[in-house]
Amino acid sequence: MHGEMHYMEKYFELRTDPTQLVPGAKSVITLLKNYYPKESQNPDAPKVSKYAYGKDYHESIRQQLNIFLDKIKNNIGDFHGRGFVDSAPVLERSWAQQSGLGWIGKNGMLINKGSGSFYFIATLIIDVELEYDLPAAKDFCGSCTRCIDACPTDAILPGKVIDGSKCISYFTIELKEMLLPDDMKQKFDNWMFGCDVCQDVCPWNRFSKPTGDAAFRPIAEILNFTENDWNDLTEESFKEIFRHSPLKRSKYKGIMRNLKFISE
Ligand code: B12
Ligand code: SF4
Ligand code: SF4
Repeated sequence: MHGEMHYMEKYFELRTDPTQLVPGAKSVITLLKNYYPKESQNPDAPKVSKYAYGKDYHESIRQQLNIFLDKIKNNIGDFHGRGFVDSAPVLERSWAQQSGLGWIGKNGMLINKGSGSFYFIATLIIDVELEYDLPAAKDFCGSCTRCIDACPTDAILPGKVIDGSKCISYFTIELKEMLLPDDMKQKFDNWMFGCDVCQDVCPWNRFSKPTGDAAFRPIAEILNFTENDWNDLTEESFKEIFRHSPLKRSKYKGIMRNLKFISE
């Protein structure tokens, strides 16, 4: 159900066997990074997913992972290991669940009982044996179906299966250079970049606390832009304002395509 995300078809062995990514791997360390913002967007403006309010997480978390790796090495001596965040064939959510950090909700997200799901997942695979945490055994979704009922495009299927090819996040971010399908018109609920619906409705996210990481401090324009400001944005200004933002993944053309699509 990956649509045009053809990279999902590849490297099955690497996804399921970390020793193929890090020879001799013995341990997976999972880290969560809170990105929940305390501010919100202008309520009438085209919506941007909260993870994209600030700087690109790939850049800032990768730096932090490298610093963390060095710190561990300084403490226990040299070893071999690599850090990953969203950019390699690593089953990040499954490893996070195996590491005891939470359960996979019906919305497909890794949810932590004490702090919700507005977290990025980062993974370190290392060739050192550790004392292991137990997997999170319990699922706290119970009989709740809020995310399934609220998903604007019916992308959440039974059995914790997400149809990625129907997710607004896929359409607005991953489907670059392509027209959006007509049968999805009027269904995006004003989401222009990503979608937070299945997390916003999740009762476990009432425990979300604002991030203290300066990298995720919202870009002023994301909070303040009106619909007209977005529509009047030039390519030059886009490149300047969003040069360190996740929005650059969609490029100017993609953002303009999304704006047109949600206003039609
Ligand atoms: C491709 C991708 C997408 C695609 C497809 C999403 C999907 N559900 O698969 C699209 C573009 C739609 C997408 C959207 C989003 N994504 Co995304 N995405 C990824 C990516 C790169 C791969 C996910 C993947 O492998 N999917 C395939 C399915 C099969 O795997 P899975 O859902 O992760 O986990 C299932 C399997 O692992 C299976 N399973 C369990 N045990 C085992 C064992 C084995 C051996 C196997 C084979 C399988 C298996 O059960 C799990 C539950 O179904 C990951 C980063 C990464 N490398 O993991 C980020 C990631 C999942 N995304 C993330 C985020 C934040 C989002 C969005 C919230 C962004 C947004 N606001 O718009 C939405 C949420 C959509 C949703 N409800 O899932 C975060 C999730 C953080 C969290 N707390 O869970 C991740 C982990 C990135 C990160 N490093 O932080 N994403
Ligand atoms: S991110 Fe939005 S479109 Fe995607 S599964 Fe969740 S609610 Fe549905
Ligand atoms: S909204 Fe309800 S069913 Fe969906 S993930 Fe959250 S607790 Fe689970």
